[in-house]
Amino acid sequence: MSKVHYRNCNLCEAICGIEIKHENGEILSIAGDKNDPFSRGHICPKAVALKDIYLDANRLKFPVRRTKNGWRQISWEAAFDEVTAKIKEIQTCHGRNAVAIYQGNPSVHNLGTMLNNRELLKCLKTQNSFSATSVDQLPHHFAGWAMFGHPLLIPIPDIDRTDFFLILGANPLASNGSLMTAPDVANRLEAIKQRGGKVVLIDPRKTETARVASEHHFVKPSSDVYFLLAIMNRLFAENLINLGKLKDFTDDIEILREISKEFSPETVEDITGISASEIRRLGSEFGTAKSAVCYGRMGVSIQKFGSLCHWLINSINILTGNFDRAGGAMFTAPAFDVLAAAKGGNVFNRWQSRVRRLPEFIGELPVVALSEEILTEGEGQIKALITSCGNPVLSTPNGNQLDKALENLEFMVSIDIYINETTRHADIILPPATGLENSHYDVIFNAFAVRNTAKYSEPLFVKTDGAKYDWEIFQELVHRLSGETEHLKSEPPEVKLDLGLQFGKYKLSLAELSENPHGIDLGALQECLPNRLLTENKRINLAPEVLVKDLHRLKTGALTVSEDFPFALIGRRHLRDNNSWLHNSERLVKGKNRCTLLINALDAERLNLQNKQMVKVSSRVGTIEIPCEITENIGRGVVSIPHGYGHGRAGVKLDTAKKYAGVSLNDLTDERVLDELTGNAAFSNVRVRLEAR
Ligand SMILES: Nc1nc2c(c(=O)[nH]1)N[C@H]1C(S)=C(S)[C@@H](COP(=O)(O)OP(=O)(O)OC[C@H]3O[C@@H](n4cnc5c(=O)[nH]c(N)nc54)[C@H](O)[C@@H]3O)O[C@H]1N2
Ligand SMILES: Nc1nc2c(c(=O)[nH]1)N[C@H]1C(S)=C(S)[C@@H](COP(=O)(O)OP(=O)(O)OC[C@H]3O[C@@H](n4cnc5c(=O)[nH]c(N)nc54)[C@H](O)[C@@H]3O)O[C@H]1N2
Ligand code: SF4
Ligand SMILES: [Mo]
Repeated sequence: MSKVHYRNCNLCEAICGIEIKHENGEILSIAGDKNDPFSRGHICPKAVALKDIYLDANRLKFPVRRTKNGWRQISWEAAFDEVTAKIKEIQTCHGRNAVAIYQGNPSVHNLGTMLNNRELLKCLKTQNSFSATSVDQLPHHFAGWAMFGHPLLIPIPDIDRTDFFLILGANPLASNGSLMTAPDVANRLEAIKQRGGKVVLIDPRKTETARVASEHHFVKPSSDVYFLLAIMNRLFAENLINLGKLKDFTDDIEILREISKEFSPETVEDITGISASEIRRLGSEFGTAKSAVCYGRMGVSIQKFGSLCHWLINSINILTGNFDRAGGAMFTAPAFDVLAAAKGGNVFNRWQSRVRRLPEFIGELPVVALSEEILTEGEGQIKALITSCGNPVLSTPNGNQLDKALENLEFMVSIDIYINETTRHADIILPPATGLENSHYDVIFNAFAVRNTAKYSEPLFVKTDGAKYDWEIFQELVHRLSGETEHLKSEPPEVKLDLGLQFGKYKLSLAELSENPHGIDLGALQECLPNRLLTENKRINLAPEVLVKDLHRLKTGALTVSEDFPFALIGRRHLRDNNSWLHNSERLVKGKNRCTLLINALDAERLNLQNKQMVKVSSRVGTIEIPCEITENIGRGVVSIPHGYGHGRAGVKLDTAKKYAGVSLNDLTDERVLDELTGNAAFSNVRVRLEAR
């Protein structure tokens, strides 16, 4: 008899409800769960990969040690003994900071990791903590901290009630929404138009999302900050400033008026590539809409002025009263509240990286500094690295340099399920049970969702005999590193989860969630200010000094280009990819080659390129060869390559991914191109040169 199992897909931020039919341990089908109140049956092609990961012959099931003669299976006991002995030895000889850690993207999709990683960091006491945050959403956190008092106070666009949705640098039709958990996003965008509203997209590429938008404007990469300042300029010029109730607890509006004065639409049209008349029109439409929300994501986060962009985006929403109001940008009230015990205070620049003096933020250093911290000799040099859920060789700038740096380490341990481009350098890999063997509750993405919802997923399969969950690995490392000789009792994440739910706003419990396997809808986002602010004075800081000061970088020549590298390189995401790690699923990766260079038809003509012709692409840090794909759908002077490919490296044990290896975008991106305020990587607008092959 077949059975049905309901859960959340945890591969991306959309957390779609899925329905898995199975019989005697075999998965018969994976479909969208129509009774999930949030995702309403939506699903994308990646969900079936949950089965592929579960069955993947390349997935590691037991710890392995790298030897001269290849990988050897070892016991968990031997693995933990060696890992903890090495970490202790290196920290004793070379100091705490000699051991570094990189935590990658799937960490935030893993309940056990999210509820246990802090303890490991506490006992490592290293300043060399890195994560995917600094190649991603760091500017969102930075703006949230500077304006609202806490890095997790990230406002979410109220997409289901807005009348005007202004999107910069996001492609939710491919990414399924980010820092805007919104399953079934295409229909949610369609609904805005259906109710007479508008969706406006600002992107250097006419993306999949452009097809559902009411209008799309090509913008020159990294110039959004000027566009945003010009929109603000119009809001002041046309008297469209109307803070409503926010007036009572918002400071420094006049500073924004002064700042935006010099950025009239006319002064920014050349630099942004958007005409002054269009900027004027968009400014007044935004300011006069019944409700409106400006939202920016990766494209305006991973660029030179990422933090300025996110500050201005928040400010535009606030100035027009579209903040903490239906249809504007709002804060969530999750059932398990990550902010329950949060305090405000300084989390920036309390220490700096050793070599380049890049600033710490929320306890982490920017990952653009990782390879130089391994390669540069001297006191405080990184000698050992722990990676968890991460593949920084493919996902951080100048991946080739990091690839080489990892060979210089005295010791490396990876908590990961694959031997990939990064973990092939590890001395020991500790592979957790994964995916369908795990329970799930999304403590992170429920906090960034367009509705308040709660759902708990039981594991579908019992983990293999002797296997360990991520949280068990974390707890074991903590017990051993903290010097506990007696093994402490291990505590499944459900304990903390249940407590958090019970003490939360809705007084839920794990038992109640278990009785509702499709999830519980807790309603639309609600007004919560000024209560939820964590600034010391409980007021919104519209003009944080640290950001106002950073405006000096906009002065002359901020985006000048060298003739040697005439093209602006940007990235892209495809629906069937998921960063670097789903290419071992044949059904996701097969078909038309997606690892191509998109180039504008007029640029291709000028360079005499034919479609699919191989092109040599060079940047300051490297050269790759890749077939081109000629299109009208990308701005002149801009080229695009997806990230996460490049599986041809020696020693990678991913049989399918190797067949579709592709090349790595991050062998071109530059660890020296960054948001200089925070150190966040600037993948957008890396300068490159093209040569036909
Ligand atoms: N040029 C460019 N580079 C980018 C981006 C871009 O847009 N352009 N995007 C950036 C962004 S937004 C991100 S988030 C990063 C992502 O980059 P990373 O943080 O490196 O994450 P992934 O590439 O997703 O690698 C995931 C790793 O986790 C492992 N894994 C999967 N599931 C589990 C699990 O349950 N437990 C454990 N322990 N391991 C698991 C996989 O085997 C894989 O090694 O890439 C960034 N890199
Ligand atoms: N299918 C799939 N889904 C994913 C992922 C995946 O790899 N595959 N990754 C997940 C992760 S980790 C994340 S962080 C999210 C990201 O979610 P999104 O941010 O929605 O995804 P991206 O496709 O990176 O969209 C960034 C857009 O910014 C544009 N852009 C580049 N430079 C600029 C610029 O200077 N200005 C402007 N205005 N736009 C610019 C790009 O052309 C692109 O369309 O997606 C998540 N979902
Ligand atoms: S959109 Fe994301 S959460 Fe939904 S099925 Fe696809 S990968 Fe899973
Ligand atoms: Mo990300």
